[in-house]
Amino acid sequence: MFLKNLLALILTFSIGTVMAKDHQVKMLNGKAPDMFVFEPAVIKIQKGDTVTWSGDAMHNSASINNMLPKGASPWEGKLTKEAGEVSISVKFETEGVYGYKCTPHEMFGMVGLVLVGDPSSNLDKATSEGKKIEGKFAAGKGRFSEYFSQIK
Ligand SMILES: [Cu+2]
Repeated sequence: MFLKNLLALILTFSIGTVMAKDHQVKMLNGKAPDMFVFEPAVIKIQKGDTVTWSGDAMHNSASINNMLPKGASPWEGKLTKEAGEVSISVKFETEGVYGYKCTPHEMFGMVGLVLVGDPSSNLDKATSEGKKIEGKFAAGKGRFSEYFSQIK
């Protein structure tokens, strides 16, 4: 009986580990007029999942401070020097919506959203902050609004 319970316990933990996924987001130079994009720019994941950013050279992924759920940790990936290099992998432990940017290309609208589980806790705050930020973009104006409109 003890062994059977132990086995069930081990099985539960293994399934939990297998279910945590690693999602890939590409950092791309894009094609005119849509330069500098994350692909996909809006990604929906579950709590405990990881997102890894890689792609073209000279990009990174960095969180935007006022667009994180309460208690979530910010991140700042390294600027890649070569195509295919990983900027950063981030494990998401707090539900909500996360706004992020490529540091050198934020002004060109290179931004994205990660939705972890139920995004409602900070969705309104992140949406209004995103609208404020995108108004200052030199290109890709309205990208945050477009991305937020994809959340249903
Ligand atoms: Cu970039």
